[in-house]
Amino acid sequence: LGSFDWADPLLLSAQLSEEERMLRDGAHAFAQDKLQPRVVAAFEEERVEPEIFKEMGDAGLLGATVPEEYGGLGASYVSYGLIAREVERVDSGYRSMMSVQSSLVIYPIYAYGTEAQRQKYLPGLCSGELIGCFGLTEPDAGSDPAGMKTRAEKTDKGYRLTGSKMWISNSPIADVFVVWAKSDAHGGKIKGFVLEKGMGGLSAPKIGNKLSLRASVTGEIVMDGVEVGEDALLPHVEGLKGPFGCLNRARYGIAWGVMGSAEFCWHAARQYGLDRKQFNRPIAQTQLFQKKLADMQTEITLGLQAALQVGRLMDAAEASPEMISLIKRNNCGKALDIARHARDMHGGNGISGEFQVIRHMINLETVNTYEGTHDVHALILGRAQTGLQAFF
Ligand code: TGC
Ligand code: FAD
Repeated sequence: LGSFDWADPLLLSAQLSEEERMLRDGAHAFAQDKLQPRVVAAFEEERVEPEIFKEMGDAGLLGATVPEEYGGLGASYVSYGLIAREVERVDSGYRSMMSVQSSLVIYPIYAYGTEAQRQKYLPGLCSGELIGCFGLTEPDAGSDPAGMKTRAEKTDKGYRLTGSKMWISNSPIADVFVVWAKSDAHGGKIKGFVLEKGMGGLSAPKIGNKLSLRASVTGEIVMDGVEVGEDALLPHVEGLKGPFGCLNRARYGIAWGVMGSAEFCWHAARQYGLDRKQFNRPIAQTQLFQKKLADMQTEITLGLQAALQVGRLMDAAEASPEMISLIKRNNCGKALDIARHARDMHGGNGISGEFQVIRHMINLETVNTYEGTHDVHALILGRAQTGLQAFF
């Protein structure tokens, strides 16, 4: 029989290719060297650091799955997931910055854009010189994006966009805005548009007083009759399947990412339990503490195996949206539960920013909500197994 590695119980590492392990190790080194030293202060001060995009770009972490000719690495979706896991091991906000750029901005321009749009935007987005954001959610349309009010009216030269988007990651610092609007010229169907900072009528005020995901900036997108040319339209997709095609990829990455966050909390709780003595013995030598560690180890191991399986299916073009809902929902919920337990296992120190578990816990509240809430993904899975939609 083989030996047991407590930190990699089912030998995930051995299931990766040489290239995937190399990318994982590169992302790990980047995240620990460049991101970990600044995250505690950035979160506390709610400070956004736009230069992180350039640093991520230099490290090859942006648009990794896009072909090299556009600035990507042509890497597998498993590699993309491994990158998300390493970045989120430090902070969900940094992973958010990375995954919005990669899955929600680079991907739609690559998949739905013209060759001219690809050439214009992708190299700068992959290098991090350009920062992107993705506007789907509106003040009155969150879980139900079909209820969006943003409109694109046809003009002589192109389109005029009017509406507002809410809770948009990166928007206050974005150069490139992928926004979704109902287009009169397309029978009221949802179409994607690429807007640029500085366009008349376009603004992106920051949302303040955010107590979660504080190292990542979030804002609105206000479009007050923004005039764009025909070249701003993403021509190759129509309807909700446009934004959902992007969300499939981002949700998949989140399923990996939150396992990184959970692993941080698990390892921190284990170490704390070994170091901290009460009643003349390490608290890790109590049955209750060990049960919690065993639960964390089990859920993370199963969550990572599931993410790997879906990643392999994505690379074979065989993954379904429901599979992605299953792992996004499960892994976010489990990570949040693990972070809450890790906070508790640190006692009073657990509420200190210095020990970091409460930062992960607070961040995971957002991650459990965005990209489809925990309950919305339950309804997607409920519909898939009963044939009955229970959204309305
Ligand atoms: P429904 O009738 O189910 O579908 C409408 C059309 O869309 C197609 N579709 C999909 N296509 C590809 N992938 C998917 N996952 C798809 N889901 C649906 C579907 O085939 C249909 O196409 P067609 O051609 O027949 O018209 O739509 P519905 O209106 O009933 O939707 C219900 C529901 C709940 C499934 C959906 O609206 C939903 O998932 N809501 C959650 C919204 C959401 O996830 N928002 C995310 C905003 S972006 C974000 O949070 C970024 S944070 C990132 C960060 O900072 O890291
Ligand atoms: P609601 O849809 O109003 O949901 C509120 C509650 O009602 C939830 O518990 C939900 O599960 C429940 N609920 C809703 N409908 C049903 C139903 N039919 N049955 C049962 N329960 C239901 N969006 C973007 O477009 N781009 C971004 O970059 C982006 N970044 C974000 C960053 C942050 C920090 C946050 C917090 C959000 C971000 N979002 C972004 C928005 C995010 O996707 C939405 O918040 C999310 O989809 C939920 O929408 P909502 O907030 O309107 O909540």
